[in-house]
Amino acid sequence: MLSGVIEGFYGRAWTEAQRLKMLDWISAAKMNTFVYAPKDDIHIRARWREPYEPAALSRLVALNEAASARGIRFMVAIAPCLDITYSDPSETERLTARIDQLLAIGITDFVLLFDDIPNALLPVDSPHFENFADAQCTVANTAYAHLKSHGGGSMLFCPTEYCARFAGNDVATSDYLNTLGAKLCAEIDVFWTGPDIVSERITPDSLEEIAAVLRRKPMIWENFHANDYDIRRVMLGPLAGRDSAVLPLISGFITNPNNEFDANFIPVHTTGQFVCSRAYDPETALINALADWQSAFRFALDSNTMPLAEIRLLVELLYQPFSCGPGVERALAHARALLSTHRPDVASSAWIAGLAALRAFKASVVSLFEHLTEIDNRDLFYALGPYVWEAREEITHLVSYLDWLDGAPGPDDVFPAEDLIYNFYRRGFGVAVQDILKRDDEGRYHHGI
Ligand code: GDL
Repeated sequence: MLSGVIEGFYGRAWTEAQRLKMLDWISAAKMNTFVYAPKDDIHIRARWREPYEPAALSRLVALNEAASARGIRFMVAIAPCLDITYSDPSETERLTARIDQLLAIGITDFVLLFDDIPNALLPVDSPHFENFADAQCTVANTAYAHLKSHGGGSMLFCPTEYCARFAGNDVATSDYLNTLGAKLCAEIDVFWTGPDIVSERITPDSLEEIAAVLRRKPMIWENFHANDYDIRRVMLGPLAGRDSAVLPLISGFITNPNNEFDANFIPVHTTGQFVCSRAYDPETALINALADWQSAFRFALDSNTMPLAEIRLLVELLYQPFSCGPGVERALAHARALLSTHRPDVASSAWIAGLAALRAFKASVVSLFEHLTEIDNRDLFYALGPYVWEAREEITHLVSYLDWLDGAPGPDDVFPAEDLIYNFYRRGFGVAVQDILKRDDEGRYHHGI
């Protein structure tokens, strides 16, 4: 089974040095694949027709060599999807020319990307194909036949409908997916991100359903740790919401993690544990990963490292797409309970205990930030520092408000005092729109409430 990492996010691509380190992480996690597919690498999408220049080629050669030295399959993406004319044979020739150029430097494994485009045939292509999937299969099958007849290896395919939501939450009746199942060469594996782009859970039932439609086991493109869609967050927590029971139902598991390279140690480590274990448990996986990550948090001025409990707090603050870590969720629950009445009974034991817990939590976040500023690995600090800065500001503010309430203010007192300006409060266009379009507890939009 293929397992590993796809550099497949939008935004600034990783550096060569980071990719080499990623190859080490993949290998240490006992995985076997690295897919080179940065969305904003101009060669992969916009300039897919143009051959690589010599400097770019030599970088790919170096990466390919580094990957094979570690027993890792290096795959390169080509994404002709923005503007290919599917019915024009010269377009397919350009695609095979790109493959030939890379074959000539020893790169044998490819990924064809057709994601994040409208699911529609251009008028020029419509008379030639049954539907969009038919057009893509025709090009992909030709490219694959070319690859095989020129000594190439494998090819993966990322469809336009790559999650159930994009198939109207009804994969069984999707013309697009059924056509892929019927027409795409059986040797080409197909990426699938689950029920959604970022899926909270991926269940065995859902995989059996999509496998029946695609007529092959899906290859998971895992977006659990991706953060390009919300750069105000980063996902450090263990992979979760996928049970080991899915492993026999998939042809591979490739994760597309955070843009911030240094944030990806636990994502890669726990993904490796997931694919290698028959009884994956996120908490155990997190403990194992933390133990291996601790040495990256060595202080610059002495040889100590940050304590494990503090690194765990860091991870729990910046945890998973659908929740904070358990300790942080507990602190938030305390805060919600304390603020559940307008003027709380500050003499009650529940108030006293809750406030004490939050003051202690604040102190631990402040100390985490201070220690993080002192680590030797500046790349790691720069990657995570801004997020922890924000956490420190927010918790400090929350506790100041609770302290003010604790002083039993009068009915006309307000917080903050007028002359205080909290510059960490978010402003700007995004905040203005979200302020206009409020969401209720179920996430439905309302206005004017
Ligand atoms: C996507 C993109 C991917 C991006 C991710 C998370 C796929 C197949 N494509 O839609 O490049 O990083 O979402 O934002 O996931």
